Amino acid sequence: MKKSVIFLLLTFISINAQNFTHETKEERNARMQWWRDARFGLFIHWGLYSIPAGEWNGSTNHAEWIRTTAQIPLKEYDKLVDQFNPVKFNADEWVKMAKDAGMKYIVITSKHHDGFGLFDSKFTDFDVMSTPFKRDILKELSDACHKYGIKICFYHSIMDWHHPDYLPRREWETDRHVDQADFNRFLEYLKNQLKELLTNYGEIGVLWFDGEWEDTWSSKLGIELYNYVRNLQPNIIINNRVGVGRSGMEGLTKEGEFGGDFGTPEQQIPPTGFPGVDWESCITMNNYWGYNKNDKDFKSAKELIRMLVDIASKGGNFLLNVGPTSEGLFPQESINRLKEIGDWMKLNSESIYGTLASPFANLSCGRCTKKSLGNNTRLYLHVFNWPQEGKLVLPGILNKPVKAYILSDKRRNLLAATRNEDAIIINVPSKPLNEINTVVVLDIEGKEDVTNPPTIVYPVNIFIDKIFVSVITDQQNVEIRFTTDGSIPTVNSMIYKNKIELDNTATVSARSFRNGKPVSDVSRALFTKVIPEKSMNINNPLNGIKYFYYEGKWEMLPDFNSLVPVKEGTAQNFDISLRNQNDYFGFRFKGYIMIPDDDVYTFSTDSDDGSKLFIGDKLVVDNDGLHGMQEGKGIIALTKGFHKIEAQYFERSGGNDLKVSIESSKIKKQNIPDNMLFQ
Ligand code: FHN
Repeated sequence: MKKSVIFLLLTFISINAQNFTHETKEERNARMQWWRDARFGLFIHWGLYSIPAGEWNGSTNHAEWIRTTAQIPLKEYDKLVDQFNPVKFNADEWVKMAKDAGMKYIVITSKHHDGFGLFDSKFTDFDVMSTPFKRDILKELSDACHKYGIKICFYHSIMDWHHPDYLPRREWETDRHVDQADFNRFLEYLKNQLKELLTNYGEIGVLWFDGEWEDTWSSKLGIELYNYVRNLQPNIIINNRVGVGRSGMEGLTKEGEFGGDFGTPEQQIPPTGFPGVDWESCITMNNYWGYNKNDKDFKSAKELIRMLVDIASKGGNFLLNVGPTSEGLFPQESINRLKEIGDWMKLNSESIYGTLASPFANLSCGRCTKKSLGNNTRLYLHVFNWPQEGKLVLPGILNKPVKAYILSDKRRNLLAATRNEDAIIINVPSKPLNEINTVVVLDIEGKEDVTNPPTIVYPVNIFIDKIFVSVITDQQNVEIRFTTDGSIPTVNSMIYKNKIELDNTATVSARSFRNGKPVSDVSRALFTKVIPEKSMNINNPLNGIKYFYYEGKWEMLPDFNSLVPVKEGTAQNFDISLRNQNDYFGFRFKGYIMIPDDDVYTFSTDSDDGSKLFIGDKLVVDNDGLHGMQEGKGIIALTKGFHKIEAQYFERSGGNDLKVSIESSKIKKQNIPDNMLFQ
């Protein structure tokens, strides 16, 4: 066929490609419904990296990133293809373990950043068909999923460390030339492989993109790819990593950015839900996504069950990860956790599937999920902290209780539910049926009428001579009453009109009232009057601070006193660009900070990896550990003048950065300026 005809044909197809970014709310809701109802899925990170299993040249802290974190040349890494032979892989077993755990979908890496495909692709030999295994793993897994009624979904990395046309290269890969690289050709390859994945494996539930953060990717390319995928399977769901709108590991889509269909918090659970926003927290069972044979730091079943419930109570989905071994087996610890979660789900899954977020801002007894039941509402009270005196108190709810019982009680014995002011009190047995989480069902008349307690607003809860405390609420037609002696506010307590002025240590308690009756729980906050740290005299202070530079491999900040610095000198600020290398290094910055006023100061470090900040002899910020950019903060009261300051920092591998900031009633949060630092 002449090229001109092919061009016309392709143009025709592209002209007829539908733009799915403007679907109606009804269309979107219909498409998202199974995923929202599912609440719980299995993430699987599997590939060549399971062969080294986290270990390379003696270091053991690698996983799916091993080609980069161990800087393995391509030719060396490609040798793993001849070793990949997971003869114990059994797709049915994997799917049954997921199903028995209560999971409704499986997201498996069709291609991770290393570029290796777990499926038979006509567009590369760097896939499972070139290995001794020679079986299309995704075909076997998708067949098993279709057989057992589990949605099969693919994780597909945009970033590709193998394909010659992908850019950028890894900065240490100086041996791989870029002059022949053609990113448009890579885009065609990416689309061709996606077409294979969306044509050869039946209905796919979710396309889970990742590796979207490098500067060759863009929102435009993301929107094009979103439509390309939806045109192949119109009902598929696509995460926000198809575009570039993700706000880092917090995972939600930034305002005004294209965000696909759902946000993707990673290794974290948002502090609250986001009404009207779909999101899914993806979390590992231990510390790595890919298999690391030395990582035995598995979260307990209790932690994982409570994570599932916490996420569901905020209206999110939980994507829990397993990194299979090179033999094709789930690690035994993962099998055990899935079994324990499944045991809980067998009796309680009704409180997870198809539920909506809690109407309560927070509950001291645990979490809540809910369902509408005709004219009534069913609340699932996930009780983590079982009441000792047999009274489960549900504050701030005015509905009439209809009935209550324990979900896992096969006899469904009814529990007495009575009212006391704003609260419903449920008489419960002296012992929970499940120590991890016993679910008490409470049916109430009508739509929930819940008044969350007022919020006591304060930037800091310590002060030097006085502090002004605000109390706010988003609840309608209520009045706030408060006390400052720790007692429970009553209808005779002070009405909150203006900020509360405290000049001594006090506990502020606040509660909402309507028509003279309490309608919410009580909020409390302690404010402590403190004596500020004394300043010190410095003879002949000079601008700048001393720095000491170290090299080494740490997973937490070392005791720098026991190490000899590689070099030292004077820096203008906390400047890690003075390093000699990009990985495995640490800094210690020591000097004085000139504090302008007697005040309470909030200090923060934002660092990848760990950091600590000392003011005087006090540890004010502890932000230690192996992590991406993460902020830690602390507060301290200081008198005007010079105070010792020391920042400690280490970087293991990957990204690196350190920011040290200051904030007070007179200073807007900012990186500590050079002119405040002295030696
Ligand atoms: O770099 C990947 C990482 O290997 C893993 O796949 C996680 C899982 O969501 N995503 C990226 C890190 O954000």
